[in-house]
Amino acid sequence: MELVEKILKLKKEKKAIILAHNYQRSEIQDIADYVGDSIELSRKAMEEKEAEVILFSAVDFMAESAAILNPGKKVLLPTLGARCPMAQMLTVDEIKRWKVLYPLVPVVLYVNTLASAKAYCDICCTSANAVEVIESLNSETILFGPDRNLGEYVQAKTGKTIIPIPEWGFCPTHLLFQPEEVHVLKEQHPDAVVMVHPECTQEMRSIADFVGSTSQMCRYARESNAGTFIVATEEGLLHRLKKENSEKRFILAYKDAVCPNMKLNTLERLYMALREEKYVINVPEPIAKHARKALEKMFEVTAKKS
Ligand code: CIZ
Ligand code: SF4
Repeated sequence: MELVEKILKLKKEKKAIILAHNYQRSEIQDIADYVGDSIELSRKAMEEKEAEVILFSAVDFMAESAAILNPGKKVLLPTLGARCPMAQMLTVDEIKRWKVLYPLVPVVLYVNTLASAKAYCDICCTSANAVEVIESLNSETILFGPDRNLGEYVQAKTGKTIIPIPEWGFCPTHLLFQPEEVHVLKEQHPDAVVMVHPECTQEMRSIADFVGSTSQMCRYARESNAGTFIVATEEGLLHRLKKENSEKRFILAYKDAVCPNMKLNTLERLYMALREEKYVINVPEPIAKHARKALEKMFEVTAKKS
């Protein structure tokens, strides 16, 4: 039996669903029940009442969020070492240090944080709703982390003062993008639309036609009349973009923009994860309780506006 068939057979037997992040390998995206950003996937898991096991093909903090939001289900991460380096950049001690310095200032954390950090914030945000979340707060100053680039983007959009915690948090993959490649690509494809993720630098955001999260890029590409897109985010998203828009052309703005942690998951590891029911992601309830509150507050803000 082919590996894919084996995975699908086990999935049925175990009443599992396979959720794959937009940055996963194309062969994983192709067998997933849903492909999306981290919060879209966690919400999908919440809607799947019948599912007993959630195989979450992504990195650690995303599986943690799924576990926090789906307490009755078994959440499996196929590779234990698939860790987002940016999420590791913000420790609880660092948050506490900033809270002492600014006791009255709300703490907003990007979902790219560990559950232990989320437990110490007032509200979470994603790259898709960061502006909306910050605008909803009754404070002109915000402690924001761990992505300094997303923080700068939100500051420019909202006019509020964003204090980055830690001072230099960043995504190593999105930092790979620089304007030089985009300028050369634009000379070759003058009508191309440039889509940039807010985790990229200000230099990249300033030459973008559209700045947005992966889910927002998918929507933008679908609705746009343009035929060619230069894309500045992790290469995995291009598989989805091409699949959903077969008549349009997508070019990665830097050809080696790969997140090594996202790529740790393979079909072999998905198979073993389902077979052995590993690696189970558990968030201790005292932490989960606070982190859940911060995620639910984010959902309340986004629900009010839409
Ligand atoms: O929240 C996510 O899924 C991330 C990290 C990226 C994005 O823009 O969707
Ligand atoms: Fe973390 Fe960047 Fe990889 Fe996303 S692309 S998981 S932010 S290192």
